[in-house]
Formats: sequence, C-alpha cells, structure tokens
Amino acid sequence: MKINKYEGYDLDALIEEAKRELGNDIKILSYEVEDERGIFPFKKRKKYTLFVEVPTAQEGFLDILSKEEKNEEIDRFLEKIEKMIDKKIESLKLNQTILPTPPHNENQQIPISEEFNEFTGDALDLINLLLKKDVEPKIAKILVKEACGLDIDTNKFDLNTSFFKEAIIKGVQKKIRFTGPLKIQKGGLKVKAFVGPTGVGKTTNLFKIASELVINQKLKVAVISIDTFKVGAIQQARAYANILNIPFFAVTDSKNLRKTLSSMSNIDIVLIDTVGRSHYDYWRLGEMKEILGGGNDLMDISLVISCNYKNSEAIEIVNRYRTFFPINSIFFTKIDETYKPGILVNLPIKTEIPVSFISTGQRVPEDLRLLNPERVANYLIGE
Ligand SMILES: Nc1nc2c(ncn2[C@@H]2O[C@H](COP(=O)(O)OP(=O)(O)OP(=O)(O)O)[C@@H](O)[C@H]2O)c(=O)[nH]1
Ligand SMILES: [Mg+2]
Repeated sequence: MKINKYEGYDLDALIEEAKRELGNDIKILSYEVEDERGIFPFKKRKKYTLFVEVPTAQEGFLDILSKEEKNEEIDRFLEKIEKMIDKKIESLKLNQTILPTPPHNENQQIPISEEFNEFTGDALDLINLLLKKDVEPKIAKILVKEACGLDIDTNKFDLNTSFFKEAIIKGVQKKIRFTGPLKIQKGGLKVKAFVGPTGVGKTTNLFKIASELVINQKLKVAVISIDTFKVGAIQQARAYANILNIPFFAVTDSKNLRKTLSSMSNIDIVLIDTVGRSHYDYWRLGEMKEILGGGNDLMDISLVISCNYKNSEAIEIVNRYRTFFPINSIFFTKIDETYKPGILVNLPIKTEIPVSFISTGQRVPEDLRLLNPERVANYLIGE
C-alpha cells in the first residue's frame, strides 16, 4: 500500500489537496495534530499531518488479457453502457406526454426465442453470440447459466460478470473436462492410440505430439502404424519417424502388435497411428478393434475429430466409434478451417468425454495447442 502525506495548517485545505491529486474517493488513514509555537510563545498554531492511501489499480479480469483482448472487452463494455443509456433516454422520453408515439429503440436486443425466456440482458446477448458460433441452443443455455445470477427486477437469469470471455470460461470450467498435458513417466511404458475418420489429421498430429515428447521432454518415443491397406500411408509416417530419429514399426494384426509392444523395454511412450475408418464401415472398425486389442491395458485411445464437421455428424462419429473403442479423450483438429467452432463445447458436453489438444494448422510440430477453458473461450469469442 502506498501512502501520501500532506502537511499544513488547514485540515480542510489538506483534504482538498489530496482529492485534487488522488480523486474524490480518497481513503484517509489517519491524521496527526501538533501544536507549533512561533516566535511569540503565546501564539500557538495547530499543524496537521494527513495520511492518505494512494489508490492502486486493482488486478481485475482485464489484466490477464492481451492489449487487443482488452480493447475488444472494453469496446463491448462501452457498447453495453451505450445501450443502457439509450434505454434510459427512451424510457425518460416515454414518460414525457408530449411524445405522440412510443419510441423504438433499434439497439434493443430482440429475445432470440421462447426457449430463452428465463434469461435477460447480457445473458441473452451472450447466448446470441454463442448461437452464431454454432453452439447448440441447449448447450448455450447450460454454459451461460453457470455464469448467471437471478436478476431481482425481472426474476430472470443475467450474467454476474460484464465480460463474455469470463462468463464462457466459468461455464466451460464447470461443464467440460480437460485431460491437461500428457503425463508420462520415464521408464513406465504408456501406449497412446489415435483413431478417427479418414483425413482428420491423425498421422500429422501424432507426430506433432511425438516431436514435443522427443525434443522438449527428452522422452524415448516409438511409433507403431496400423495402416494396413492405404497405399503410401505408412511411408508418410515412416518419413516423420526418420526425421525424429525414433523407432518405427508397421503391424497388421493383434498378435504382432502384442509382440512389438512387449519388445519395447526402454521406451517411455508408444504412439499408435491407425488408418482412417469411416464410422459407417463396421467391418473395418471391427478389424481395427481386434488389432488394437493386442495392446496392453495401458492403452489410452484418442478420437481425432475435425472442427469443420457438422455437430450432428460429429456426435454420430463419437457414438459409433465408442461402441468399438473405449475413447479416453477427444483430440480436435483443423480449427483454422472454421469460424463457427461450436463443436468445441457441443461435443464434450454431450458425450462427457474429456478433451485434450487442438490442432491449429498443417505445420509439424508448431500447430498444436493444449486445450484449456481460456482457449476454448477465445475460439468461441473469435480471437
Ligand atoms: N488446415 C489444417 N490441416 C490439417 C490440420 N491437421 C492436419 N491437417 C492436414 O490434413 C491432411 C490429412 O492429415 P493426415 O494426418 O494425413 O490425416 P489422417 O487422419 O492421418 O488421414 P488418414 O490416415 O488418411 O485417415 C494433411 O494435409 C494435413 O496436413 C489442421 O489442424 N489444419
Ligand atoms: Mg494417417
């Protein structure tokens, strides 16, 4: 705490001086009075010393944002204040009988539908924004409600924060589970398989993860490709493995997978790449299930889903895949190919499967991020 000291003979004047410097809401901590004798001992004067707290800028939500984010949040905030002032002016005009017809406020938010009747004010604005990003109405309600309180005037839900990003973070934190970073112990063999439809980015992103583990975490990584019929697919994976200088194996059946895994005595993690399978191709999914069954109990399965899938399609993929594999996490890709990323919240909330990473482009290894509530909120807000 910083304290300013003011000295003088007129206490009121000192308070005025402090207000001029620090603003009207000064906090006086204490003051001292001292009798000061001049040349004539009988002529005493009172000398005051005033101690005032210097207000410090509080660290609020804005302080953790970048400059651009701050500007956007401030713009949004100012827009809301403008709307409030407009509403106030209109209601004042309404009270003046000279106005022949009730004024129409163009800025007023039109309620989106009956479905959102229980919400009001900023909460409705946020729901509107989420719907534009392809968040399903039911999911938008679930998320927004987490950041709401009951407005006493209207008896409806309204946001208890002025910041949309903060509100989304609250909802996401409550409703979505995040795997967090990969936790791999040196010497304890872990096996992670990537499954999913064709072309979603399984191989590319498996090698982004492998690069992080080899280069930054100095772990011993091996890659097994279960890519039995697609011409050229194994070559792509083998080329990446060569660049990283890590062991690479191609297997075609469960017996071979089991054998290969049991030979990995000094490897920390084995990443398994699989061939893309249509979620309608039960025969090939069954084949893959049978091969992966050769993996040990340590196997963790990630379902890779592209963000440019339609919501209904993505749900269908998860539901069909999970009848074959115990899916531990969803790994999103191609966020750079959509500006409506509602899938990021729709899918994990509806399926209750935790989310792990997000791929942001084609570059290996740079275009990969760990998912967390703040990142999900950024994508939804459009940053
Ligand atoms: N724009 C964009 N492209 C990506 C992303 N991730 C992967 N890709 C590209 O998507 C294409 C397919 O990637 P792969 O890694 O081969 O996909 P896959 O799932 O292994 O495909 P299959 O093995 O055929 O099932 C490649 O051109 C990748 O560079 C991403 O986040 N954004
Ligand atoms: Mg592949």
